[in-house]
Amino acid sequence: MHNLSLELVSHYFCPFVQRAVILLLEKEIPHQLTHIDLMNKPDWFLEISPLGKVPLLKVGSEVLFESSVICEYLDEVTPGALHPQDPLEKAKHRAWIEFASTTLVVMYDFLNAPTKEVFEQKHQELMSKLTWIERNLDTPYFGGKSFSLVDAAYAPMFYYFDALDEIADFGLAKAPKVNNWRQNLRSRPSIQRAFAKDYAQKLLMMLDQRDSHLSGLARHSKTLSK
Ligand SMILES: N[C@@H](CCC(=O)N[C@@H](CS)C(=O)NCC(=O)O)C(=O)O
Repeated sequence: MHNLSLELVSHYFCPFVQRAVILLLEKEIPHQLTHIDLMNKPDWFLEISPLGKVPLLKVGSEVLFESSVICEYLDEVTPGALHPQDPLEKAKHRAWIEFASTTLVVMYDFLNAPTKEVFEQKHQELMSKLTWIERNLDTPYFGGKSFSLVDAAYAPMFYYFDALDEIADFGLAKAPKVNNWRQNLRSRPSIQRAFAKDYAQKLLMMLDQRDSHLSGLARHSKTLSK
């Protein structure tokens, strides 16, 4: 086990940050969390963040960026590998982590789509991504019996799905294997600790404040439920 001081520079609603938080909790790695305001990035952050994005992991005086790299590092310096040993399996897991990142970007565009047209296009793209995941998913976890880095990479997406489910049925629970996996991840202790009970509700409030097609739908659904 390493004995370096670890500080994760974070934003609570960033799904990429939450991957690293899950890893830190899953492996019970002592760390410090520092939240920053992404609308008003502090100078010290801009000086050390090559892309101006969170998460960053400060390891002593070194800085790591990119969530998948941070998660692999945290996995490698602690016992109990969450990546397969076999090179081909490991490469496949890395590929599906990359796919998770692409899916999160599509989800972000869906959440923030300014018009109905863009919203519908992004919805279709998101559903197509879920179909790919459904076809390549094992159970109870992505790679089968054991929890892996792939699971940590996708788990944050499902909290966004919880928030979306409150607005309307977007068909996100249609894929049976994805649905089952979503429930399994929800009951993992590290994931429960990474996301407060009201995380989805807070996401909903945040989405509501935006000027997007989705926030219009959210306001409409609230009016209907009154
Ligand atoms: N590929 C990056 C993506 C990280 C990312 O997009 N972070 C967002 C927040 S969720 C960010 O910091 N955005 C600030 C900006 O782009 O100005 C990773 O996996 O770490």
